[in-house]
Amino acid sequence: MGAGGAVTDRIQVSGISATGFHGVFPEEKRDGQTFVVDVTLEADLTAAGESDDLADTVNYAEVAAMVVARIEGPSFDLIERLAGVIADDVLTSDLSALLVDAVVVTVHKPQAPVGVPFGDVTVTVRRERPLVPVVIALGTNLGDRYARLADAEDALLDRVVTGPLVVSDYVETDPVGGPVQPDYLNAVVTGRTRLSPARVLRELHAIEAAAGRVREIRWGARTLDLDLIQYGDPRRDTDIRSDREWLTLPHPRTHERGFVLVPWLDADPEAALRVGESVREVRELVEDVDTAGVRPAPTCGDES
Ligand code: A4P
Ligand code: MG
Repeated sequence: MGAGGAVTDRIQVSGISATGFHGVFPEEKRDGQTFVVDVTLEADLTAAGESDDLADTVNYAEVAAMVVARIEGPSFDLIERLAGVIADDVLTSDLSALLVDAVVVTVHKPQAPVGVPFGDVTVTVRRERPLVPVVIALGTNLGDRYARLADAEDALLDRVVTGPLVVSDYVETDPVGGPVQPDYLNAVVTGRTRLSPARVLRELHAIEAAAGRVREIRWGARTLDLDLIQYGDPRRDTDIRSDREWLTLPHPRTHERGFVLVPWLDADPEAALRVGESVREVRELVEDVDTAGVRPAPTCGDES
C-alpha cells in the first residue's frame, strides 16, 4: 500500500444549486443559468462517530454555503475552472483542516448551450491536499527496541510519508512519568504527507497496533508509541492547531520533553515549534529543558 491507502469515510452534499454567469458565450455571462454542484469530502469520521460532536466533523451547511458563493461569484469561462476553484476553497478552508484528505467536485450545467437535445453536462475534479511537513516522535521500551524503531520507520514511509524520511539519531532516555519502567529508545522523524492530521493519527495507531501496542496504563511501558508532534510549518503560519482531546496539535508536552526535542533538533537543526502564541526555535528550547536523562543510544542493536 502506498502512503495513505484506501479511504473509506465520506461526506457527500449533492444538488447544491444556484444561478451563475459562467460560460464562454456573451449571453451566458449576461443572462446566467442554473449550476448544480455535488461535493464529496473524503474525510476521517472516526472521532465524530464516537463523540457525536459537530466539532469533530465537517459542517456540510458551511460547505454548501461556500459552493453557492462561488457559483454566484465572478464568472469563469469554463466549468472545469469553477469545479477546481470550489475544490480548492473547500480543501483549504478551516473546515477541512483536521479531517479532509481529498475533495471531489462535480459541476452540472443542465442548461448549457449544446445545440442539440441533451440531458446534462458535468465536469468532475478531485483534489488532494498538498504535501505538508510533519514531525513524528517514536518511543519504545519493551522488546527489541531497535527492530521496533526500524519497522516503524518502514511503516511510516509506506503509509504516511511521501518522499524522503529524515530519521534522527536514536537516543536512550530515562522514563518520564508513569510507573517504574525500562529505559526508552526515542527518535524523531520528519517528512511530508498528503494525509490529513486525523488520517495520520489513525495510521500511527494502526502502526502501533501492528507492533503489539496495548493501551493499559497511561505513560506506562509500551512496545511502540508514535506521537504526531507537529503538522505544517509554524514559521509560515501553516501549522494546524487543535485542542481536541483525541488530537491535540502541536503535541502539548513537546516543549518540555528532552526525549523529543533532542532527537528533533538532530533531524532538523532549523526546527521550530509553536508554544502557546509564539514560535520558538527547537535549538533554544533544548537549552531550557533538563536533558540529563537523554544520552546517545548504544550502537549495539541486537536486543532479541
Ligand atoms: N492524542 C492527542 N493528541 C495526539 C497527538 N498529537 N499525537 C491522543 C498522538 N496522540 C495524540 O495516547 C493517548 C491519546 O492521545 C490517544 O488516544 C490519542 O488519540 P496514547 O499513545 O494512547 O497514550 P500515551 O502515549 O500513554 O499518552 P500520552 O499522553 O500520549 O503520553 P505521551 O505524551 O506520548 O508520553 N519517557 C521517555 N523517556 N520516552 C518516551 O517516549 N513517552 C511517554 C508517553 C511517557 N514517558 C516517556 C515517553
Ligand atoms: Mg502517545
